Amino acid sequence: METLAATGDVKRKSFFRDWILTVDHKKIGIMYALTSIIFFFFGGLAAILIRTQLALPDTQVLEPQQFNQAFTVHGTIMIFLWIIPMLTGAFGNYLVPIMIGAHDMAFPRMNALSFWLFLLGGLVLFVSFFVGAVPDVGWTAYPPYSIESQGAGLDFWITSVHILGLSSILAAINFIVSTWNMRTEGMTFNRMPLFVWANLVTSFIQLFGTPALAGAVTTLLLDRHFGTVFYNVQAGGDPMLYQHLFWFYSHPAVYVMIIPAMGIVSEILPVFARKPIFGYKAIAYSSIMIGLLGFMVWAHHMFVAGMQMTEGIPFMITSMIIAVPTSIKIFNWLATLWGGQIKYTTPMLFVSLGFLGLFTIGGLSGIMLGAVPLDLHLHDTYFVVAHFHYVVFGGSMTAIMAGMFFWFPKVTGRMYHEKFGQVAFWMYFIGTNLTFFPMHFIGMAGMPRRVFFYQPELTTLNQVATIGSFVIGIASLLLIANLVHAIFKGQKAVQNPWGAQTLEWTNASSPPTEFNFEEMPVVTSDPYQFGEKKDGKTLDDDGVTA
Ligand code: HEM
Ligand SMILES: [Cu+2]
Repeated sequence: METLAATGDVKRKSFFRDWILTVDHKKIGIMYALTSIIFFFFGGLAAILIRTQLALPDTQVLEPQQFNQAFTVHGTIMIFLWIIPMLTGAFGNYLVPIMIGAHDMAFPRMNALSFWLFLLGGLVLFVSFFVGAVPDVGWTAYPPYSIESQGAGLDFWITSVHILGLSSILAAINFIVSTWNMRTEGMTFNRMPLFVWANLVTSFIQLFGTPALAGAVTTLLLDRHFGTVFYNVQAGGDPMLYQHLFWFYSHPAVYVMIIPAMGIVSEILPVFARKPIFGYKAIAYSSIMIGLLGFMVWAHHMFVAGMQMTEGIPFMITSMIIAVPTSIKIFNWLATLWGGQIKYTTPMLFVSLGFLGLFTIGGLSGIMLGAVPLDLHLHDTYFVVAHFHYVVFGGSMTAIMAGMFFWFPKVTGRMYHEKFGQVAFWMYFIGTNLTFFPMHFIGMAGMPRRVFFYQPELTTLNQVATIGSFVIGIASLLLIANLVHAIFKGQKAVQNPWGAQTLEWTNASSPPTEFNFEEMPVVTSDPYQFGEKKDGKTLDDDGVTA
């Protein structure tokens, strides 16, 4: 087995060739992870600024304009530069090839190109900070504001989104072809790890959805600088067209942010419940249903945008239906936990209490918002902010945290500190509820989102939220500190510390060697046979036959 010290030596000799020119999916995955974690801290900083401003009903910590910039930058970074690249770029790249028993992706050079485009897209957004024109019209960039917005800030935003979209499309093609063609002997579709299933469906969503976003922002650019009138009402244009194009991408994009997260949950739950996953096929295929239905609900974001009820009702119905495949997953996970020998390690806390507990709250408020009569009242209030933070923070983020801890020993060859991980989990969990639960009430009381002052009666609830955001901030720092510390000081990890059964644990060292496997693995079952007998013997705790 290659030791960390040995690989470290090689890295020092030729950092440039080893990392900058690399086409190894594992290194590309690591670069995605590090880059998006750095972006995440900038997005988090913007969030803290927003909440600091909102700690009192009428302070001026930020100028009104700066407040607009803070929430625009926050939303853009968190979605395009953190959640999506972390789930697909980092976890997808690192895990998919190993999980299907391949040496690498189908197109390794294109894979590297995706990463560098991602970095470029992120940097282009950051350039706008230095040209004195930070984008300030929200991550949605609705016209007419986005057409009237002065300075080059929004043009950088458009360019950035374009480049990031290109990166996503290339990555999606790569994942689809790799999953289709690179599976090792015996790795049939119905034996693929559920994370691979999730990543496959996500890639199709990106492939079909992203072009609509490209169309939306391109027409915006044309309207801004080249005299077209797509969105100019006086000249016969229609701003609604932008919203349709934008949400035709962006509702499916919320599934890009959640389906891979669900994939991570499906990997971790059975390992720490020591039970076979309940309903493998139901979990795998419900992702397909979510992917398809996800393209049929987009106008639920536009109920108040001058839409006829005859248009609104069908979208309300599809929004209700999409809760079905999601619930199928939730119930199958609960059935997996039922009667299991559950070990509450840090990753398990994040997926069980974290994901299952918090994401479900967000899914339920989503159904509420999908109902036209309720949405007419709640649209653009803090209730919406509560909803999507329960899904992205309580869902996508908890899964990312779980995944980072779960695969940390595999990627680095080191163990993190378990107790500190658990303490940080509880801070994260409490902080998330403190921050976002009151927002349901703040929203129902009528406080609009994206406004930088509010009625004094709402001070207490807002202050609870602000305190919560600081708790989350500290928890995030602790979580990262734990991992950074472990990279240098952590105990050496064995090949399979959790006794998991996917190929990266059973057939690859920690960390894996350059081409992942010494011998190509041959697969005979799905990787969730916990507690089952193998050759007449029960699998013991470490996943090896006793
Ligand atoms: C599964 C993961 C989900 C994620 C990541 C997610 C994310 C989001 C985000 C980011 C927004 C705010 C968009 C904006 O900036 O205007 C939002 C709004 C909304 N979501 Fe979700 N959502 C999810 C699930 C659902 C589900 C399952 C439903 C319905 C069944 C739903 C219904 C809505 C509605 C109706 C709005 C618009 C509310 C309004 O603006 O009035 N969401 N969601
Ligand atoms: Cu939506």
